[in-house]
Amino acid sequence: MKVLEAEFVRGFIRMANDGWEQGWHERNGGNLSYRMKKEEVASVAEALDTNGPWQEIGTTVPKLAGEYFLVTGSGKFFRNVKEQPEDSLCIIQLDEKGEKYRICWGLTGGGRPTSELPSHLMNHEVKLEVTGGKHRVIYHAHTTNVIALTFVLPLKDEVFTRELWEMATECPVVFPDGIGVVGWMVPGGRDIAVATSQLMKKYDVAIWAHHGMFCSGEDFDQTFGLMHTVEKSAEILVKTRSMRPDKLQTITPQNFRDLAVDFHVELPERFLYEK
Ligand code: 2HA
Ligand code: ZN
Repeated sequence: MKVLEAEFVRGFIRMANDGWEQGWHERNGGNLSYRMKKEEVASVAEALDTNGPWQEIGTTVPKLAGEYFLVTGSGKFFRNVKEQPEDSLCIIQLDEKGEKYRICWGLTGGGRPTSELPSHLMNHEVKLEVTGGKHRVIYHAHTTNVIALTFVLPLKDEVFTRELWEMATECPVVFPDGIGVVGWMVPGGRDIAVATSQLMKKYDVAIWAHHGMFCSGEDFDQTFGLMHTVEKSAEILVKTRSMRPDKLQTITPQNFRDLAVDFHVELPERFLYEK
């Protein structure tokens, strides 16, 4: 099968374009990666070139040895993914030690996989383990309202989780484990990848202060929906704080406990502190 005819590739392109339309991907901002299923690799095998040179990932991900990923390209624009997918995206294969990758398809105009490849792969490695292989999608976006909040809220998991839970009743049901926050760090390297992947052991969402968000999920719908829900909640918080600094009423800790019972989710008590 041609790569562009495969359903997972069409889903990837649709998600990238949805993110562009949300306004989360100015210029070359953001990146997306998908860990391919064995049968998906087999379905496009004839279109893959497995003779390219091995290149350093910049970190080690031994549990992902031999895996194939569809990823956005470094410096490529989400705006172009739908019109020029062969140039904007690539399929990479990892070596048997999880130290190197090679490009098997895509990037027809040249280039490399996303500059955030270390973060994507370290997050994939953690999620492969903690979800028993269910999670396949890692998504990084420059979500405007979440970024704005990193200038005015304390950079604490408990604060971001609680404030964003309070902004929409569905939030604790969509991300019951909460949200992790990484203080400002230089992007693109191993240090920020390690910090983010530590948070991904507990959470499906990690915020990078003054930069954006990472989300992890099973498929494109779940992962896009998670990013969308968190960012919409942040938008409501920005709006309420713009109208007045305090809240006249909100969802209380006891309301959350009641919700948890009816919706069969566990909400950690550390997020339900008294203010
Ligand atoms: O430009 O988003 O974090 C791509 C990025 C880097
Ligand atoms: Zn970024």
